[in-house]
Amino acid sequence: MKKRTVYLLVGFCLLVLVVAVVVHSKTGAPGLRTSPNGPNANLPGSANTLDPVDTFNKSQHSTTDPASVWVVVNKKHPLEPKAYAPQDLVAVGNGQFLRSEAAAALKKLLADAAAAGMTLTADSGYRSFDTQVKVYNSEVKANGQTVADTQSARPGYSEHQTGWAIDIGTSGCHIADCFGNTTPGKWVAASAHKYGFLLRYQPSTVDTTGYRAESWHFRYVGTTLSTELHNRGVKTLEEFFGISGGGY
Ligand code: DAL
Ligand code: ZN
Repeated sequence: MKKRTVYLLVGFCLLVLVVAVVVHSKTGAPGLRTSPNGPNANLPGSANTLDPVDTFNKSQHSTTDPASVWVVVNKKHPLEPKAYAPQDLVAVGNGQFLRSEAAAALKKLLADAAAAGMTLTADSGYRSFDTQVKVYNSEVKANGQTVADTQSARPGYSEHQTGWAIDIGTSGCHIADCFGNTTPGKWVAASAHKYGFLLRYQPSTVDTTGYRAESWHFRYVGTTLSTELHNRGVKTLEEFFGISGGGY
Protein backbone atom coordinates (compact mmCIF):
# COMPACT_ATOMS: atom_id res chain seq x y z
CA MET A 1 0.00 0.00 0.00
CA LYS A 2 1.26 3.44 -0.82
CA LYS A 3 2.41 5.61 2.12
CA ARG A 4 -0.10 8.32 1.14
CA THR A 5 -2.99 5.82 1.27
CA VAL A 6 -1.89 4.60 4.72
CA TYR A 7 -1.82 8.24 6.02
CA LEU A 8 -5.30 8.87 4.58
CA LEU A 9 -6.71 5.69 6.21
CA VAL A 10 -5.19 6.49 9.63
CA GLY A 11 -6.47 10.09 9.38
CA PHE A 12 -9.97 8.89 8.52
CA CYS A 13 -10.02 6.43 11.46
CA LEU A 14 -8.90 9.17 13.85
CA LEU A 15 -11.65 11.47 12.56
CA VAL A 16 -14.30 8.74 13.11
CA LEU A 17 -12.95 8.20 16.65
CA VAL A 18 -13.09 11.91 17.53
CA VAL A 19 -16.67 12.26 16.19
CA ALA A 20 -17.78 9.17 18.20
CA VAL A 21 -16.28 10.56 21.45
CA VAL A 22 -17.93 13.97 20.94
CA VAL A 23 -21.38 12.47 20.20
CA HIS A 24 -21.19 10.16 23.25
CA SER A 25 -20.17 12.97 25.63
CA LYS A 26 -23.15 15.07 24.47
CA THR A 27 -25.86 12.37 24.79
CA GLY A 28 -24.64 10.33 27.76
CA ALA A 29 -25.06 6.57 28.05
CA PRO A 30 -27.84 5.13 25.86
CA GLY A 31 -31.30 5.02 27.54
CA LEU A 32 -30.47 7.33 30.42
CA ARG A 33 -31.72 10.88 30.89
CA THR A 34 -29.00 13.37 31.72
CA SER A 35 -29.36 15.77 34.61
CA PRO A 36 -27.77 19.16 35.28
CA ASN A 37 -25.25 17.36 37.48
CA GLY A 38 -23.65 15.43 34.65
CA PRO A 39 -24.32 12.48 32.42
CA ASN A 40 -23.68 9.89 35.12
CA ALA A 41 -26.01 11.36 37.75
CA ASN A 42 -28.71 8.75 37.12
CA LEU A 43 -26.49 5.71 36.84
CA PRO A 44 -27.05 3.03 39.49
CA GLY A 45 -25.38 4.04 42.72
CA SER A 46 -25.42 7.76 42.01
CA ALA A 47 -27.95 10.26 43.40
CA ASN A 48 -31.10 10.57 41.27
CA THR A 49 -31.65 14.21 40.52
CA LEU A 50 -34.79 13.77 38.38
CA ASP A 51 -38.03 15.32 39.63
CA PRO A 52 -40.34 12.77 41.31
CA VAL A 53 -43.11 11.59 39.00
CA ASP A 54 -46.60 12.71 40.09
CA THR A 55 -48.62 9.49 39.96
CA PHE A 56 -51.69 10.69 41.91
CA ASN A 57 -54.75 10.62 39.67
CA LYS A 58 -56.57 13.91 40.23
CA SER A 59 -59.42 12.83 37.95
CA GLN A 60 -60.67 9.95 40.12
CA HIS A 61 -63.64 12.05 41.17
CA SER A 62 -65.33 15.16 39.85
CA THR A 63 -64.60 18.48 41.56
CA THR A 64 -67.79 20.08 40.18
CA ASP A 65 -70.51 17.43 40.63
CA PRO A 66 -72.24 18.38 43.92
CA ALA A 67 -72.54 14.68 44.84
CA SER A 68 -68.81 14.02 44.34
CA VAL A 69 -66.65 13.40 47.40
CA TRP A 70 -64.07 15.78 45.87
CA VAL A 71 -66.49 18.59 44.97
CA VAL A 72 -64.86 21.98 45.57
CA VAL A 73 -67.34 24.45 47.00
CA ASN A 74 -66.27 28.01 47.74
CA LYS A 75 -67.29 31.63 47.05
CA LYS A 76 -66.27 31.28 43.39
CA HIS A 77 -67.81 27.83 42.95
CA PRO A 78 -71.34 27.39 44.33
CA LEU A 79 -73.18 24.12 44.23
CA GLU A 80 -74.83 23.46 40.86
CA PRO A 81 -77.77 23.44 41.27
CA LYS A 82 -77.73 25.84 44.22
CA ALA A 83 -80.61 23.98 45.89
CA TYR A 84 -78.80 20.59 45.67
CA ALA A 85 -79.63 18.06 48.41
CA PRO A 86 -77.78 14.74 48.94
CA GLN A 87 -79.76 11.48 48.96
CA ASP A 88 -77.97 9.25 51.48
CA LEU A 89 -77.94 11.22 54.72
CA VAL A 90 -77.33 9.25 57.90
CA ALA A 91 -77.72 10.39 61.52
CA VAL A 92 -74.41 10.99 63.33
CA GLY A 93 -75.88 11.90 66.73
CA ASN A 94 -76.81 15.19 68.34
CA GLY A 95 -79.53 15.63 65.70
CA GLN A 96 -76.95 15.94 62.91
CA PHE A 97 -76.64 14.17 59.55
CA LEU A 98 -73.86 13.42 57.04
CA ARG A 99 -73.59 11.47 53.76
CA SER A 100 -73.27 7.78 54.69
CA GLU A 101 -69.55 7.43 53.80
CA ALA A 102 -68.65 10.51 55.86
CA ALA A 103 -70.93 9.38 58.69
CA ALA A 104 -69.09 6.03 58.93
CA ALA A 105 -65.73 7.82 59.00
CA LEU A 106 -66.91 10.26 61.66
CA LYS A 107 -68.29 7.41 63.75
CA LYS A 108 -64.81 5.81 63.75
CA LEU A 109 -63.15 9.11 64.62
CA LEU A 110 -65.55 9.75 67.51
CA ALA A 111 -65.10 6.18 68.81
CA ASP A 112 -61.29 6.45 68.74
CA ALA A 113 -61.45 9.81 70.51
CA ALA A 114 -63.75 8.34 73.17
CA ALA A 115 -61.42 5.36 73.63
CA ALA A 116 -58.60 7.84 74.23
CA GLY A 117 -60.70 9.57 76.90
CA MET A 118 -61.83 12.57 74.83
CA THR A 119 -65.36 13.77 74.33
CA LEU A 120 -66.21 15.17 70.92
CA THR A 121 -69.59 16.34 69.66
CA ALA A 122 -71.04 16.58 66.16
CA ASP A 123 -72.23 20.19 66.36
CA SER A 124 -73.36 20.91 62.79
CA GLY A 125 -73.39 18.55 59.83
CA TYR A 126 -75.65 18.69 56.76
CA ARG A 127 -77.48 21.98 56.30
CA SER A 128 -80.08 22.36 53.57
CA PHE A 129 -80.26 25.46 51.33
CA ASP A 130 -83.16 26.73 53.47
CA THR A 131 -81.28 26.15 56.73
CA GLN A 132 -78.26 28.00 55.29
CA VAL A 133 -80.55 30.95 54.44
CA LYS A 134 -81.43 31.18 58.14
CA VAL A 135 -77.82 30.71 59.34
CA TYR A 136 -76.44 33.32 56.92
CA ASN A 137 -79.21 35.86 57.58
CA SER A 138 -78.76 35.61 61.34
CA GLU A 139 -74.98 36.14 60.89
CA VAL A 140 -75.65 39.24 58.78
CA LYS A 141 -78.12 40.53 61.38
CA ALA A 142 -75.65 39.97 64.23
CA ASN A 143 -72.39 41.12 62.60
CA GLY A 144 -73.17 42.87 59.30
CA GLN A 145 -72.64 41.39 55.84
CA THR A 146 -68.88 42.07 55.59
CA VAL A 147 -68.08 40.10 58.74
CA ALA A 148 -70.75 37.48 57.96
CA ASP A 149 -69.08 36.73 54.63
CA THR A 150 -65.80 35.91 56.38
CA GLN A 151 -67.37 33.11 58.42
CA SER A 152 -70.69 32.08 56.97
CA ALA A 153 -71.32 30.84 53.44
CA ARG A 154 -74.23 32.20 51.45
CA PRO A 155 -76.98 29.67 50.61
CA GLY A 156 -75.76 27.39 47.79
CA TYR A 157 -72.11 28.09 48.67
CA SER A 158 -71.65 26.03 51.83
CA GLU A 159 -69.81 22.73 52.16
CA HIS A 160 -72.41 21.85 54.80
CA GLN A 161 -75.00 21.62 52.01
CA THR A 162 -73.01 18.78 50.38
CA GLY A 163 -73.37 16.57 53.44
CA TRP A 164 -69.57 16.18 53.54
CA ALA A 165 -68.78 18.77 56.25
CA ILE A 166 -69.01 18.56 60.02
CA ASP A 167 -68.38 21.11 62.76
CA ILE A 168 -66.83 19.28 65.71
CA GLY A 169 -66.88 20.54 69.29
CA THR A 170 -66.07 19.39 72.79
CA SER A 171 -67.59 20.05 76.19
CA GLY A 172 -67.66 23.78 76.83
CA CYS A 173 -66.53 24.75 73.34
CA HIS A 174 -68.85 24.54 70.34
CA ILE A 175 -68.22 26.18 66.94
CA ALA A 176 -65.73 28.59 68.51
CA ASP A 177 -62.00 29.36 68.36
CA CYS A 178 -61.44 27.76 71.76
CA PHE A 179 -61.78 24.33 70.11
CA GLY A 180 -58.36 24.54 68.48
CA ASN A 181 -56.71 25.06 71.87
CA THR A 182 -58.34 22.08 73.59
CA THR A 183 -56.69 18.65 73.79
CA PRO A 184 -59.54 17.03 71.78
CA GLY A 185 -59.36 19.86 69.23
CA LYS A 186 -55.62 19.37 68.75
CA TRP A 187 -56.11 15.62 68.47
CA VAL A 188 -58.73 15.98 65.73
CA ALA A 189 -56.61 18.49 63.81
CA ALA A 190 -53.66 16.07 63.88
CA SER A 191 -55.68 12.89 63.20
CA ALA A 192 -58.46 13.98 60.82
CA HIS A 193 -56.58 12.90 57.67
CA LYS A 194 -56.46 9.30 58.90
CA TYR A 195 -60.26 9.22 58.75
CA GLY A 196 -60.59 11.04 55.43
CA PHE A 197 -61.20 14.54 56.79
CA LEU A 198 -59.48 17.84 56.04
CA LEU A 199 -59.25 20.81 58.42
CA ARG A 200 -60.69 23.08 55.75
CA TYR A 201 -60.17 26.64 57.02
CA GLN A 202 -56.78 27.32 58.58
CA PRO A 203 -55.04 30.56 59.62
CA SER A 204 -52.72 30.40 56.60
CA THR A 205 -55.47 29.65 54.07
CA VAL A 206 -57.74 32.69 54.51
CA ASP A 207 -56.89 34.24 51.11
CA THR A 208 -57.25 30.91 49.30
CA THR A 209 -60.50 29.73 50.86
CA GLY A 210 -62.12 33.13 51.45
CA TYR A 211 -62.96 32.28 55.07
CA ARG A 212 -61.40 32.97 58.45
CA ALA A 213 -59.83 30.04 60.29
CA GLU A 214 -62.38 27.59 61.69
CA SER A 215 -60.67 25.04 63.95
CA TRP A 216 -63.98 23.15 64.18
CA HIS A 217 -64.89 22.69 60.49
CA PHE A 218 -63.81 19.42 58.88
CA ARG A 219 -64.53 18.36 55.32
CA TYR A 220 -64.69 14.71 54.32
CA VAL A 221 -62.77 13.97 51.10
CA GLY A 222 -61.91 10.28 51.63
CA THR A 223 -58.60 8.88 52.85
CA THR A 224 -57.00 8.69 49.38
CA LEU A 225 -57.06 12.47 49.08
CA SER A 226 -56.75 13.37 52.76
CA THR A 227 -53.51 11.36 53.13
CA GLU A 228 -52.14 12.75 49.84
CA LEU A 229 -52.80 16.32 51.04
CA HIS A 230 -51.26 15.50 54.42
CA ASN A 231 -48.15 13.86 52.93
CA ARG A 232 -47.60 16.74 50.52
CA GLY A 233 -48.33 19.42 53.11
CA VAL A 234 -51.03 20.92 50.87
CA LYS A 235 -53.69 22.63 52.99
CA THR A 236 -56.44 23.49 50.54
CA LEU A 237 -58.47 21.78 47.82
CA GLU A 238 -58.10 24.95 45.76
CA GLU A 239 -54.30 24.68 45.72
CA PHE A 240 -54.28 20.93 45.12
CA PHE A 241 -56.68 20.99 42.17
CA GLY A 242 -55.70 24.44 40.87
CA ILE A 243 -59.20 25.84 41.40
CA SER A 244 -59.94 29.49 42.14
CA GLY A 245 -61.13 30.54 45.60
CA GLY A 246 -61.10 33.66 47.78
CA GLY A 247 -63.86 36.27 47.77
CA TYR A 248 -67.18 36.40 45.91
N1 DAL B 1 -68.77 28.41 58.08
C1 DAL B 1 -68.62 27.86 56.76
C2 DAL B 1 -67.75 28.70 55.90
C3 DAL B 1 -69.96 27.63 56.10
O1 DAL B 1 -70.89 28.37 56.41
O2 DAL B 1 -70.05 26.77 55.28
ZN1 ZN C 1 -68.68 24.32 59.36
